[in-house]
Amino acid sequence: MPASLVTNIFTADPSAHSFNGRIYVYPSHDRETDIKFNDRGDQYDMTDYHVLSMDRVGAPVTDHGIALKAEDVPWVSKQVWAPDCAQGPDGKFYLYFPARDKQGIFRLGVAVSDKPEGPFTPDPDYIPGSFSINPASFVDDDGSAYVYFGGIWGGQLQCYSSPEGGAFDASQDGPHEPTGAGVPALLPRVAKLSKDMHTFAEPAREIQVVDEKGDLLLADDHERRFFEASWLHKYNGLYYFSYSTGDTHFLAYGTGTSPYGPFTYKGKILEPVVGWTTHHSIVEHEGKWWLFYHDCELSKGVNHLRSVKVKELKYDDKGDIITMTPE
Ligand code: FUB
Repeated sequence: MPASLVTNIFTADPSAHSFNGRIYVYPSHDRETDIKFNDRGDQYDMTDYHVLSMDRVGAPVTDHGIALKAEDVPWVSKQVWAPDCAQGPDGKFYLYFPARDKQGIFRLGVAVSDKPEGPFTPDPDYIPGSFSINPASFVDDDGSAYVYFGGIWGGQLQCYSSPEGGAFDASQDGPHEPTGAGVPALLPRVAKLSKDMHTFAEPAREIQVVDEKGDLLLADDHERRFFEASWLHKYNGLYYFSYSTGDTHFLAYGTGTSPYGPFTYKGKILEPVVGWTTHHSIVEHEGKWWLFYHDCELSKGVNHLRSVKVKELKYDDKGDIITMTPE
């Protein structure tokens, strides 16, 4: 089994990028609490972010210390969850992160730094029009930047009935999702970022994840439907949208010809890890592709105490990702 990247702290939800010839990893920073496990994810009660970096996979890993604290973000009440970072056209680094606002509703925030490791200075308010969790950034070859986001149950995606979010339906907060014959699954969201990287340039749009016939995946198809942990990468000109299936614990993916989708479901990337959650990123560095992910091996199976690991990701001749096991 691969070793944890660091063992001095618990880390999860790794978003990895190759910046300035080095791999930077933006994880959640898990901490011990006595909060009882529930389907709203209250036990994931993180209060700050650390950034990790390394020259290459296998080289020593630097923990750069605290990059941003929840208490320094005016709009946040609690639970800074899975972040990501993008380099803007101005060369600066933009950390995108989800947290509950003062009303307990998950929103997305942004914080900026001159350096990939931070420290990051947060904008005073959340990104207008943002909702739910797990922002993952993608900068396309033409410089257009996008943020992919959304997560159901604790991530509250089921509380919104329109693509761009809109009114928050508190009656759906908690472990609710659609069900029934022919009922489509809830869909992840994407928004193009403004040139200054601080706001959405357009209202959020739904991302369609479809089967080989072009039909939307169904809500009851828990082995394949989107749950949380969006990630987008590009390989040989094709867009790969990957995500967690949540309660069936797979990392899955689909491919498409536009960053907005639709994405046709292709298969699994990673079989279930030790622990309830699974969350990842995919990055190319020095000519190889890497899957950063987490499991709960270091904490001996405590679901909210996770550790980031990495495995080499390979494609077959058709460009399909070869399914991995955590071992
Ligand atoms: O880390 C808190 C939450 O757990 C993330 O937002 C989810 O993706 C899951 O990994």
